[in-house]
Amino acid sequence: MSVTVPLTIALSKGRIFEQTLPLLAAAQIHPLDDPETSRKLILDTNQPEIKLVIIRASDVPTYVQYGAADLGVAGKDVLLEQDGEGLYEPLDLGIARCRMMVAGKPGMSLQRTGRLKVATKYVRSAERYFAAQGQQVEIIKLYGSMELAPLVGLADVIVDLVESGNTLKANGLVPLEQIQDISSRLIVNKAAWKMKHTRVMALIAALRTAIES
Ligand code: PRT
Ligand code: MG
Repeated sequence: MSVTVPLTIALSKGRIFEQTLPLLAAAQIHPLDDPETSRKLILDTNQPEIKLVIIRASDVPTYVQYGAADLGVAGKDVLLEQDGEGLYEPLDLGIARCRMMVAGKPGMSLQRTGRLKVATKYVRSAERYFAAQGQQVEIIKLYGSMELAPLVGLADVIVDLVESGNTLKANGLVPLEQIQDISSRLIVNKAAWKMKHTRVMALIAALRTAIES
């Protein structure tokens, strides 16, 4: 009897799972449970050797780096906050698209002298961006609800993801500068890339075909 070592793909619930689903379906992979209704964290699929693990979006690169998952789907925003050690990023899946932006109150000038206070969850991206602009900043790390920071005087501006712009608008904020376009990427553990090469390459090829069609 031949035993196949499972191939594990790490995904987060919500928009990434929903938008990865059609791509997986095109690769003949269909989960047997719905993570929105099931409490299971490991989902079987129609292919007995392929499993999905459902974790927090920001934990996906960690699971893949440590080999707890062979592959994963992670937002570029999340990847930019990590060192990327032990990971390949072979495919832009083009899903969960948004923009990383600097936002603040209308009329707020970023070019003023002095240190700008920037509230964000994306500390590394914000540091890199303002350093490239030659702008002195003080970064204030937050874990959510960044839009509140300029309203209560915690920060001058925020760095956050913007999709429709409705969240900014609802809080009286406007986008000021675009840092970069964001989409989700397929990431692969370097060891899995070597040891499970044939299956990893087949999956990448199927996903690429699905994206291009
Ligand atoms: O929610 P949790 O803390 O578990 O993690 P998470 O928020 O990172 O997960 P999730 O599922 O919300 O986001 C997963 C990935 O989706 C992110 O890492 C991004 O790459 C991508 N993505 C795409 C977005 C958005 N669009 C988005 N609009 N992630 C977050 N948002 C938030 C944004 O932060 C802001 O609060 O939605 C709000 C803005 O939306 P608009 O439409 O009002 O502009
Ligand atoms: Mg969220």
